[in-house]
Amino acid sequence: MSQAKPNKIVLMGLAESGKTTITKFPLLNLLNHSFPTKDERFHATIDYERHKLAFGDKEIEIFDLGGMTSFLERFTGQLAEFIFLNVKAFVFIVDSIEIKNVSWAKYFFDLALKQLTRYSPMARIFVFQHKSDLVPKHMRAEVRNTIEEYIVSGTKHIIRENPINYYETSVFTSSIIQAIDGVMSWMLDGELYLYHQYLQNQDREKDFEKEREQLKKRNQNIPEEITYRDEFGKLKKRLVPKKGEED
Ligand SMILES: Nc1nc2c(ncn2[C@@H]2O[C@H](COP(=O)(O)OP(=O)(O)OP(=O)(O)O)[C@@H](O)[C@H]2O)c(=O)[nH]1
Ligand SMILES: [Mg+2]
Repeated sequence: MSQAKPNKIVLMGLAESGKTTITKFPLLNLLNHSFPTKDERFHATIDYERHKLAFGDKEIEIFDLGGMTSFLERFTGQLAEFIFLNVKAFVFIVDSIEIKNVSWAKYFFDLALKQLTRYSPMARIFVFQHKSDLVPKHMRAEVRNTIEEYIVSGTKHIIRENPINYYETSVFTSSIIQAIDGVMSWMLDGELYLYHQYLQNQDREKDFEKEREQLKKRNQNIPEEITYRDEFGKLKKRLVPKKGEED
């Protein structure tokens, strides 16, 4: 077995539970601050997507696993060593309102835990009970208790003393940021500021990108205004196309 340092975050859960949204928006800060909208088209992840981040000499790999049953069977079966080796944080996403699927989610959660104990026994385990915004406020405590009890039940003997870190999350509230901070703090051995620096740099990149876009538009669409004197010496203004746009 490889002796490489554990550096992987694996996100797993049933289809449409929110793994890719969590990976792209709160974790990688990639969606340019745009929250998912109701009419946004949903793209199922095929197989898995892998992202690499560097924090000084620390490198982190994020595996966003596709949630379709056939993929989950492969990840916990034939591909188990590839997926579960060198994992430092395992994040299992369970949908707060798809109650009818919770036992199916639990089935794959238990399979994953078995593979984790085999390939990455020191991995920390996180459960995100996601899309909590869809649960009416007065039912939240009850829904949480029911799902948490069920998901966590019977896992003690598999993972021994390693506790499960359970969070209720939604990308529409700061709950997801707190949960991701919990994962990243563990990944970076407490040096969470490295992750926050990375997010700030991402924001700066985005601002530059916006500026560049605006400049490009201006250069393309708005001709330059020049001031000149006519034959009587009067100051006049005239628009001329930008260089490169003249025919
Ligand atoms: N209400 C609500 N919807 C969310 C939240 N997070 C994600 N979604 C929506 O859930 C749907 C599925 O999200 P994805 O992130 O693509 O799901 P996934 O788990 O990657 O799905 P697969 O790739 O098929 O496994 C999308 O329509 C998202 O906009 C959330 O916190 N609240
Ligand atoms: Mg996905």
